[in-house]
Formats: sequence, structure tokens, C-alpha cells
Amino acid sequence: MTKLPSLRESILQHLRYSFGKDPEHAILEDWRMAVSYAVRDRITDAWINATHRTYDTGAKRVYYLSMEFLIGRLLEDGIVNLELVDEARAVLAEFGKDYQAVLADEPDAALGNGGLGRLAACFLESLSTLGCPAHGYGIRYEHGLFRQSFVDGRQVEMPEHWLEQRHAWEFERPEVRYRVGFGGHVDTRGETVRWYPAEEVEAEAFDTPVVGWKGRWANTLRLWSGRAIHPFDLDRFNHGDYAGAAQPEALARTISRVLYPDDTTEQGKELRLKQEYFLTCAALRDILRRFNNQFGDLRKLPAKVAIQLNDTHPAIAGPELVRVLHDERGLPFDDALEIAQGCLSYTNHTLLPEALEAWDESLFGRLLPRHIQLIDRIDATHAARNPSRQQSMRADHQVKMGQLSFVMAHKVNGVSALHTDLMKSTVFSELHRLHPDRIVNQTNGVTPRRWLLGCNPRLASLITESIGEAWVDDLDQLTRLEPNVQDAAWLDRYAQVKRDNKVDLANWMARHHGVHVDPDMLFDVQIKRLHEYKRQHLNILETIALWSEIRDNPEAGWTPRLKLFAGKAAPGYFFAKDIIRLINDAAAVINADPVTAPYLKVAFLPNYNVSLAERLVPAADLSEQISTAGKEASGTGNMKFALNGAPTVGTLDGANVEIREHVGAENFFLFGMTAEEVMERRHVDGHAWRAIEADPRLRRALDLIRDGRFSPQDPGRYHGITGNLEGPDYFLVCSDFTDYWRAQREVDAAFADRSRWSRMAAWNTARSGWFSSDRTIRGYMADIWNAQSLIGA
Ligand code: 73E
Repeated sequence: MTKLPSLRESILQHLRYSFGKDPEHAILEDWRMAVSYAVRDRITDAWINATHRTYDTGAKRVYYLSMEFLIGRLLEDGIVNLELVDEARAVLAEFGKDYQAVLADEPDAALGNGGLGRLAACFLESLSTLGCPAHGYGIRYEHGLFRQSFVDGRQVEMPEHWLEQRHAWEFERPEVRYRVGFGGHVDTRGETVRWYPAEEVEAEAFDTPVVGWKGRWANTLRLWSGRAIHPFDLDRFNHGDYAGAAQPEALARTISRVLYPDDTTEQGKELRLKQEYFLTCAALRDILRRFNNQFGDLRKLPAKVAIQLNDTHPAIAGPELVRVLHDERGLPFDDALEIAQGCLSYTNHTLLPEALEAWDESLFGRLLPRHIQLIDRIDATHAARNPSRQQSMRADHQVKMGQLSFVMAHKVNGVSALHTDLMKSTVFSELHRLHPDRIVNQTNGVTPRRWLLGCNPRLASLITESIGEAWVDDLDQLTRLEPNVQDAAWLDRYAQVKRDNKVDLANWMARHHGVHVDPDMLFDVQIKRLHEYKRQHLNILETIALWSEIRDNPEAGWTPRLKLFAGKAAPGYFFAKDIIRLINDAAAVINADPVTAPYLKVAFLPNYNVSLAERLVPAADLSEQISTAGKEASGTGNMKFALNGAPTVGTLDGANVEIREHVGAENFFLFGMTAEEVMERRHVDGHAWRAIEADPRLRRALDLIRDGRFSPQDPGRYHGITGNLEGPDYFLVCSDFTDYWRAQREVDAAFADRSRWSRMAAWNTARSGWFSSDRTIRGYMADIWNAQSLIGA
């Protein structure tokens, strides 16, 4: 290995020889790229070493297949994990450049919608930190999640172009290309079956190294980009058809053009199914090529290859692997099935019926004619082996991807204890009865490198000073802070960290959004995708009720509060977009009220993404996790807040349940119905009306919205929302309102007692060690993948 020059030398060399600039003429982007290349060089050494070690030891590899990797910016991650923060800052300062400005120049890679994609990104980092040989496989979308702005309070979507700015992290692999076919026909001659696709595109690999803590190990994120096999039709060009000549390329590229802007709503779009097969087919070819080169004997596949399906989106991996092993490599069908099951496992992320993938069989059969035959054979085999089975993966003229994934996997996991229990008792109850050992729980986690060390350097320093730095990759060590939490002087320092973070955020909001807030207010934060089940409308109803109450009695000693919101709504989800507009309309009225101004402010920050979360989480006092119980599979934002010292106001849903167990009931503001109570309440006639009649505050808030108090020019604007809440109210906003109000007033009282609040906040930090994604990945390695760490091996 070549010895690298100092970081300073590396940066200056790249500035000069990679970008042709001297420090006097370099623009911000040149600096950002030069620093990124200097950091990347250091990561590359760890990366190549890791690859060698994996080959040399013949170790099992893990493959994480996901339609989403919400990785965000990578430069700070690299600098933090290689412990180069001080050095990088000093070099930049020497040349008059601001470290934060250089970091902020990087485009945010938004190749995901929300929690599912961000989880995949945290997992990659933990896999590297733990030294588990792994690859992430995904799609290199040209346009990630849309950019959100507000016009008259309404969400407006604009395309996102992360690849238009220079990007430092990818290595193009033009030599790694596979053909992916669609449509066509199946030719059967006795036992020999061949699929002849009608259309083919090529998948080309782009690799991004993902480095772990202290640079001990690095794995690969391999993203596929679509291209035409014959990009340019010279014949058409020579006949004057210039547009037609470029058509093959344009068609092939649409496959990796855009990320579907869905989160827990599934659109039955042909392009989406094509994307899913495109990712899966290319990934499996790549996995088998690597396996063949090193091991050869296909019967060893389950011993050397673990393939994790991130939800059902890559579920076609089951039949595709059987197809390759049986049709192409000639293994008997039963053997192919057994080998595939030995490799595959499946993570379920949601129980919402509208998000469970099911494809129309005619579309599926047209696009993947051989796969639908194999699915029928897999289904028939499963039925024959389990005579009491009732539910098929082929019902209502649809292909049910959840059933398929379950049957093709040797392990199926949920993402929190509650969610895993509900999987067993609801959607997968029959399959669980037939295969009682298959479902396991792996509660989600977040990487402490990005979500504490990187985003909250003040708190990280205080912790390291108090208990040493071992917590960074052994987060359970945070319990060693418990004696400090009893110490008033230490608690003051903890409170000062939070206060400094809030000042930073307040300054940033004033500068970038013209929102002026007092950093001594309680920062009450709800940031996540907009969805009825997440109940941002419960939060704004309580805000409106609070506003009315303060106006009635301004002298009652209110705890000053800033209600902060951020999040995107799927472009076609009109109800969710109305909620955004309502929050913005209410904010305009409330923020203009001089009577309530000292006590209440509301802000909805646009374009929520990973980088904005990194700003908001360290500055939050209170974490809003208020979904209808039974609906949020886990949540991971809830963990980031607890870790950074923001107690939760929340329901017994998803991982909230486990957060409350860890931080203690006295440091968590619980409210609302349990998942069981929710299921019962739905059947109570007129549940919403009963709740409204019983609570005049709720009545008044709904009246204000319905009568146009926040939309005077258009009084009927929110009748869709009020009509829903007063009518079906499927997500039980009204039924949980009164208890939510009560919990919020407890929050007010607790926050007014500053030392009590600091203790609660610090206790949340000290008890959040369990929510590290390192713990989660260790669980997958032991219980699902049977994979080993190669660090120190
Ligand atoms: O509760 C979250 C969970 O924390 C869940 O809603 C989310 O996954 C997170 C990580 O486990 C999720 N996203 C999707 N389903 N569940 C989804 C569905 C369709 C398209 C895109 C994402």
C-alpha cells in the first residue's frame, strides 16, 4: 500500500491535479471536491483491504437489496469516521474556508423516501463498523426524492438533480454490466424451459465505498444505472430521424430515472415493477458471478451468501433465483427452491394494507412470463407440503408479494417488538402457524456516528469527556453517564449543550427562513413523512386549541413553545397535502397574534431531508411520536431524538414501546389508546362524535378550522379534513385528543422546572444505547445471516 501524504498535502494535490486550481482561484465546490477526494483516498485503502480479507478468509457475504438508500451527505460521515474533523477544519481555516460551508456544499443524496431508506443507510454504516463483509444493492436514480417548497402554504414539488453537481464518491464500473430482460415468451421442451425476453436493457454498476468507525473496514454500496444495449440507432439517424435515433437510450434510462415518491402507499405502476426486477436481476447476477469465481459449487450458496430483502420491493429475487438455478444452471426444481430459501430472508416494514404489494397478474405475466409460472409452482409446492394452508400467493387475480417473500425466506423479521407480534397475529397469522420458527424480531436502530457524534458534536464531547470515547461503537456504555445525571453541575453543562444547539438552530432559521424564535422556548418537533396515521393533524389541532386557550387567559403562566414541523407528502396524497397547508395557514394566523406571541409560535420548514434532520434533532426539546397505535411499524426518528436528549410525547406504538421501557416511564410522556383499544374503538358507533362532544377544546378547534378562521378568503378549504375527523376518523384523532392535551400540559409543567427537565433529557441519552444500529446488525448477523465479523480475524 502506498503511503498517503498528509491530509493538507492531499487536499492541495487534488485541488491542483484533479481540478486544475490553485487555492487562490478555487471556488467552494473545488474545495469540497478536493477535501472529498482526499478523504476518499483514505477510505479506498480500507476498502480494498476489506475486499482482500473477505476473499482470503472465504467468509460469508451479506447482500442487502433495497429500492432505497437514503444516505444523505457523505463527506462529514467520512471525516468523522476517520477522525479527521480537527485536521480538516484547520486546513480549511488556513485557506480562509469555513468547514461547515464546505460540508453544506455537498448535494444530499435523497435516494429514498423516509425511514425504510434511512434504515438501509444506517445498516450499511454499521455493517462496516462491525466488519461484516457486505454489499448494498440499489438503483442509481437520476432524480431522488422531489424538492419541496411552499406556495401560499401549499406543497409544490420540484425535481431533484443531485447528479448535476459534482459528486465525489462514486466509482463507475463500466466493466460490470448485465442484461435485464422483460416480456417475450417462454419456450418449454420437456424439463427444459427457456425464457426469451422481448426487450432488454443493460444495468451498469456504480460503486460507493461505505467506511465504518475508525476506518477499520469499508463495504460497497453498488447502485445500478439503466442504459441501452445499442444506445444509438445509426440507421434511423442516417434517414433523418434524429429523435428516433436516440430513443433506445432514452427508453432504457427511464428505468433508473426517478425514485417513486411513495412511502407506505403503493402505486401499481408498470415502471415500478420494472425497476424492482431491474435491481434484483442485476444484483443476483452479480452475486452469482462473485460466488462462482470463488466457490463454484452452487449447493454451497446458503453457506456463503445471505440475501436480505428490504421489504417486498425486491421479492422477485425468490423466483428469479429459482429460475437461474433451475432453468439456466439445470438444478432440480426442489433443490433450487431449497437453496434459494437458504439464502433469502425478508424484512417487513409495514402492516398498512394499502402498502402491502400486490401486482395485477396480467401486468406481472406480461412483464415476467417465466416468473409467474415459477410463482405458481412455488405456491403449489408450498400448498402440497402444508395441506391445511388456505391463503395462496395468487388470489384476486393478483400476485401477493408478502406471501411470496414469506414462503421464499428462511427468516422473516419485523422491526420492533410490537410490530413483530402484530405480524404474527394479523397479516401473517396463517403462515406463522405453519412456520412458527420463521418470524423473528430485530428492533431498528440508528448509527451513533452520524446521529450523535457527527450531528451533535457538543453533546458528543461532553459524553467523551465524562466516560471516554468507547461509547461511539459500544453505545451501551452510555449507561455509565447515570451517576452524572445525579450531579447538578454536570446537568447544567448538559443543559448548556442543548441551549447552544437551540441558539444555532434559531440563528439558522432566522437567516434561511426569516423565522424568528426565542431559544428559551420549548422546541417541540414533529419531523417525518406526512401521513394520516402519523397524525400531524392531531398535533395542529392541539396547537389551535392551545392558541385559543392562551387567548382566553394570557396571564395563566403558559410555558412558551415553538411547534416545529417538517416533512413531505406523496404528490398524489391530497389529504396529506391539505394537512401541510392547514399547518402553514394556522402558523400565519397564530404567529401574527400579538396576544399569544410570547407563548406560541408555529413553523413548518420546507424540504425536509437527512441534512435538515441533522440540524433539528440536536436542538429538539420534545419528540412528537403520536401515530395511531398499531400503525407505525417502528420509527427511527424517535430513537434519534431520545439519544440526543429530547423526551418523547407518544403513543404505545412501534419502537416507542421499547424506548419507554429503556428510558423509564417517568421520562416519557405517554398518552392514547393501545393497539388493542384502537381495534375495539373502531367498532364503536360515532366514536369521533362522542369524543368531540366530551371535549369543548376539541370542539372549538374543529369549529375554527371549519369556519375558515385560518382560510378567510376560502372558508371551505378544510372541509375535507374536518368532515373526515367528525365522520369516519379512521386514525382516531378525536378519540386520542383529550389524552394528548393532558400529556402536553404535563410537558409544560415538566419543562417549567428546568432542572427536572434536564434530568429527564439526560436520562434519555444515558438509556438509549440499545437503539444503536450496531446492536440491530449484530442481531441480524446472529439470528438471520449466520455471518461473522472479520475485524481482528
Ligand atoms: O415505521 C417505519 C419504520 O421505522 C415504517 O413506516 C417504514 O420503515 C421504517 C424502517 O423500518 C416503512 N416504509 C415503507 N414501509 N414501511 C415503505 C413502503 C412503500 C414504499 C416505500 C417505503
